[in-house]
Amino acid sequence: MKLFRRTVIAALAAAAVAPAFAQDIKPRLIRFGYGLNEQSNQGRAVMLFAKEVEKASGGKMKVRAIGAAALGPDTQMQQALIGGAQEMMVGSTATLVGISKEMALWDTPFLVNDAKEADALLDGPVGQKVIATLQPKGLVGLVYWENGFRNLTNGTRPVAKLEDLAGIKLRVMQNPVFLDTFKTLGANAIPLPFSELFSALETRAVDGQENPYNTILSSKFYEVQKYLTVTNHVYSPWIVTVSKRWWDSLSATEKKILMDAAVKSRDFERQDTRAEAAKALAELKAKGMQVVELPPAETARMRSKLGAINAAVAAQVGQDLWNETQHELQKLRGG
Ligand code: TF8
Repeated sequence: MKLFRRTVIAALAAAAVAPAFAQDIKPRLIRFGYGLNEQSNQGRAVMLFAKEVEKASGGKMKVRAIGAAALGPDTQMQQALIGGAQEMMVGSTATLVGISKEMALWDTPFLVNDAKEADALLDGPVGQKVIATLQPKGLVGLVYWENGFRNLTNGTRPVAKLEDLAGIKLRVMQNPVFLDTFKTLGANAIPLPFSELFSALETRAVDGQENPYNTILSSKFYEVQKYLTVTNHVYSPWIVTVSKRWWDSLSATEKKILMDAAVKSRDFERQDTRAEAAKALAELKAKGMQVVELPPAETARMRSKLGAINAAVAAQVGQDLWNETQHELQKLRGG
């Protein structure tokens, strides 16, 4: 009886909502740009997002996924979104610091210890506060995806201690925290957009770079890099953003379709990325990379050298946000 009543109520509700719902969705073309290639964790998750949006909108909202930085590197796409010339993108939070200084929080070396802490921080109040800083700048952040813990590769020599980094021409993201981090560690840090990285490594314009295993694999860096050092020096998120100018023209139903699909893509992407990362190191070894696990004592030296970077990030994002972050982390660690 109870079940029957619930079914009737659900059917009535659906009937009442359906016509308005259909009108609320206009035919839309959504250009969704990203930097990695189609056969990457990023590409797979964009594809899932596209399918979800098409399904939920009855085929009215079409997502055109445009990968491999064909619409330009992150910073160029961000400007296209702000201007309204492109609807959506996913990319690094690190390249957003020129637009939102609070994004630098995620560049803090060794901020989180594991993926569980990362998820809790990003999806909790701190992550939401940081996302909210984008709106006044013309971007709407929907969700964070996992880029992952970053590790070091180079073509010059095995890096097993800090001193081995000395003078290595290391490509970093276009972000002052990354630049300072690797200068502090003794490398010759050179900022470059990701889209130029493979050829820079190939031509030896730079000797090395740092990215999660997944990207080292999907971007085929193993073809041009011999040495990999497991450093896990920072956890990098990706962020899915929408042009605010375009977002403001959408109905509540359309916004909900995008948000729901974004959450689904997030959950899928994190799972997919972690599963791939778990197997990636063995694959990279099989491709011929020589792997060094950084000894704990060296990690400790690295951490202490980078203490000054924490203070710089705190100053940039504001002491309140920094303190709140530390407080959240303490809670997560049971302190
Ligand atoms: C980097 C990032 C890249 C992302 C990607 C292009 O090293 O880690 O993976 O920006 O969206 O630039």
